[in-house]
Amino acid sequence: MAGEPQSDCLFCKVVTGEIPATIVRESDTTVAFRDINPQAPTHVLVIPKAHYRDAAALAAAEPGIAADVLRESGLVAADEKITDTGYRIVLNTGSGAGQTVFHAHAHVLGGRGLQWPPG
Ligand code: DGP
Repeated sequence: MAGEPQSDCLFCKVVTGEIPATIVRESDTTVAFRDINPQAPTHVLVIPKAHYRDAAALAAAEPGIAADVLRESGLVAADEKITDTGYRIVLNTGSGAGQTVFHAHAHVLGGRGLQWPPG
């Protein structure tokens, strides 16, 4: 059923604590933790606790939780003190765009100069 935990999902296991992660923020609906392979001095993933395959599926089914992910992403940036220098929130969607984990997640990247367009 939509939103239910999936037994084969890495990030569902981060939510339950089955897979350890460095958690930096948590809300009723979201968890934020450091990326295992950071691409910038700050690289945090913000995920909904509920399982949806990507951000668009999450927003379609649970727009309030999608908003929670965005709000928490901004709060991560504030906690990390990267709001003044600028940061990027990335939603890779589909394997062609680099999505490798099919549980919705926002990358919060900052702490270095960020080029545009991204690669
Ligand atoms: P994406 O490529 O957009 O699907 O991003 C998935 C990210 O998840 C990628 O940057 C690496 C990160 N990642 C993969 N496995 C783990 C893990 O076990 N722990 C943590 N903290 N991050 C992970």
